[in-house]
Amino acid sequence: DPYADDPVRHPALKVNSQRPFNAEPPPELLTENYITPNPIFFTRNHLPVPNLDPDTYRLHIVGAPGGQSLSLSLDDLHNFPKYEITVTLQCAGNRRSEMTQVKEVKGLEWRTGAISTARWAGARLCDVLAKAGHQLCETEAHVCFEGLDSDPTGTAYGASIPLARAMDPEAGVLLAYEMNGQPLPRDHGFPVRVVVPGVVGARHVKWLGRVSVQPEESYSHWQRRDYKGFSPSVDWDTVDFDSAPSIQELPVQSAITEPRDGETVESGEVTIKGYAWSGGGRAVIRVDVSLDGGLTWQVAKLDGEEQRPRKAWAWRLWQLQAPVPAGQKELNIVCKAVDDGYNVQPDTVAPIWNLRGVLSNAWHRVHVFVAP
Ligand code: MTE
Ligand code: MO
Repeated sequence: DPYADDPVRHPALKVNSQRPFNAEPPPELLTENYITPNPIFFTRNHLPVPNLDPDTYRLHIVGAPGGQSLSLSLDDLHNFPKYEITVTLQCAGNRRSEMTQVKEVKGLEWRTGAISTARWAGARLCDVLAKAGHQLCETEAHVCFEGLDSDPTGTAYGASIPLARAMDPEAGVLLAYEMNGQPLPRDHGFPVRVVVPGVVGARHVKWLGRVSVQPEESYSHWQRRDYKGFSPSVDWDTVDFDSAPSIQELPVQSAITEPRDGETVESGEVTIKGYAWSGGGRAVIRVDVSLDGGLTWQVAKLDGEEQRPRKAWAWRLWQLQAPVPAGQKELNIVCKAVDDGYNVQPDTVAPIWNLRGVLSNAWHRVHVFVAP
């Protein structure tokens, strides 16, 4: 069993798959803290978790022509200036289970919890690439990452991001060795992972082994044959993965974490809580909440840290206390967020349905009963 050596996990996690391990925190725990505690941070593994020795660990950076290749120990990485940044990570498949309700899709049945937020610390990728002789170039280039996790044929997890993002000091791309002040937990990439603020989780390669700069995107399955969006009309017979770009920045997203669907709430007043986030550093400027299925709306209060324009890498938690209209027996609670590009979430799932069940960001709806 290649999974026999996987780490022990927190019992509160809702497991979507045991081997490889995929799990999300229950919604009410997810928004209890702005920073998600490490033990309940959602976990998305495609392969067994490698057990890496921090003393012999080396990160291989392929050098630029005329530059030098680097073989960096953990100590070497610690010798680069240390940066710390709060970043929300979301899987492209977050809320896939709502797409399944429209029509079957291929993928894990994530509910609203394939998203979490941590303070990550490490060396800046741009500093390490510069040391290996890399510079921004006019022609298209990509930074390819390879993990040290691999399948029985020896194929490693891999992904890439455009060089321009990697070299931009303002983009905050990290080779992270700390998560919330602790060494990375094994499930989250010990000893080193990439953190790409504002970009889909799939590019945040864990157990990082190798970094190279290439004229083309990573040839990894997960870059080229997965994590892409398609029209609702495309099926597995007609899909052409080369025709769509790989997902990088994600669209605006929000979800209700309290109350839960099917719950009974007190009459009088109801407290509604949730999260909102957008990709590419776009700040959430507003969350609208409806108690009547979207006929009328109220603006929620945004909690947590104020966000810098174009560098809003982390989510906002939000809440709304609202009177329950007298005589109501049930409520159809809905939320939708707006980002600083005035991008909004689509109202229903069907028009954004896609065969892989990614990019699921329709208005989130929760139906509750009101106690008599
Ligand atoms: N990196 C490696 N090496 N192997 C993986 O399976 N999964 C990716 C990404 N990095 C993965 C990986 C995906 S799809 C996501 S959503 C994030 O890691 C999840 O990170 P987390 O498990 O720390 O939440
Ligand atoms: Mo993912």
